[in-house]
Amino acid sequence: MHQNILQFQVASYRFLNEQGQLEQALPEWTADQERILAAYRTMVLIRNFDQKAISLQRTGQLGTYPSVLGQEAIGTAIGQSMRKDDVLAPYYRDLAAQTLRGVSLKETLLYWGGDERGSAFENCPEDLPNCVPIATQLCHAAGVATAFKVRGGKRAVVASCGEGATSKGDFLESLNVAGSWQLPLVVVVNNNQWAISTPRSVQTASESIAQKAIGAGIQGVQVDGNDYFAISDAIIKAIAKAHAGKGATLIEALSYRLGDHTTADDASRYRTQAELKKAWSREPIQRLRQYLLDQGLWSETLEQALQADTRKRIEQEVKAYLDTPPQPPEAMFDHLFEELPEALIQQRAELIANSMQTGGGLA
Ligand SMILES: Cc1ncc(C[n+]2csc(CCOP(=O)(O)OP(=O)(O)O)c2C)c(N)n1
Repeated sequence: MHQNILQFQVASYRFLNEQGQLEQALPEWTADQERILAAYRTMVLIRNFDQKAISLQRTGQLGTYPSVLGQEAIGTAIGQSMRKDDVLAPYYRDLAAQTLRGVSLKETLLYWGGDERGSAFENCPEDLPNCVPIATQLCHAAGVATAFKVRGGKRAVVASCGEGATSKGDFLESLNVAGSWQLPLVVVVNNNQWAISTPRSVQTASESIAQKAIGAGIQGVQVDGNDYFAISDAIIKAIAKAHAGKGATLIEALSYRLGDHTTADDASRYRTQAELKKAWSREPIQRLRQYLLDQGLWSETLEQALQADTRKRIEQEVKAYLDTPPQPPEAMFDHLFEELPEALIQQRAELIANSMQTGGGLA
């Protein structure tokens, strides 16, 4: 005879439907109307900046850039919900979160323009830099969360990744240690349905990403990541839990990558127009705008003023970026180690000697 010893459930929820109408009563924190309006303004800023960054790349003024089009609610919810002394361990699609944490758009442009000074965040120096190697930031985040736990403070770490990253050992190892040591860690998975050309359907046989938390003994929840209220609610609860010393949470935020993977990709080669069109009808900004309009909190006049303000702010930041003098070639050795190893000291010296011979440029 055998018996089932355990059963699990994974919650999934949203408040706003695809038309921006409420499906259930909003949680208490939404009484703060300024927070909701600020979220909307951030999402619009990020969408306009995203478009500008792609134009800069197309005209040779920026390196490869990963668009966040369609996923603005997730980063906005992360950025708004964290306390200043928490730590963000972002991946490369966390523009909204980073901007709200205090990373300037100029710093963001410097980073994607290949300038390491773009990772030396003036306003949030303890946040980790952008992480491009898939899922490695989750191990770093678990490490920082361990330090917070050992110190006995009340700080939390929020880390994010795409659903493709959840197939990596780093993800599972981080969740495992977070469960084992009850770490103050929140992992937000931006499930945007595609990992470059790999669709969600073949990424994993797991019915949800949220259930991957179960094996680690931590709570996992799935929310509609295009519903600003749902993703914020999940993150607020998870951070409060981490601050209270009650351990880690995995949040799967369902969304869709409306743009190419990066400017080096052409998504039309592997997905259909029909799928894209359907995804556009679910995107987060129009949903929140509809809600605000229905509540009498938004208007066409406010929208026009916001569009004009964000464009002006973006132009100023782009100018500041383009006006930043480039660093000398040997700057590539900076920001790597506190003290350079011998081999790199030699290479740095050779580079300087070589660039002097060639009149300042690289041979
Ligand atoms: C360790 C590592 N392996 C491979 C890559 C190449 N790569 C860049 S993005 C990407 C897909 C990531 O997809 P996902 O985690 O779903 O995030 P998304 O880009 O969709 O937001 C891969 C494989 C990488 N950057 N790092």
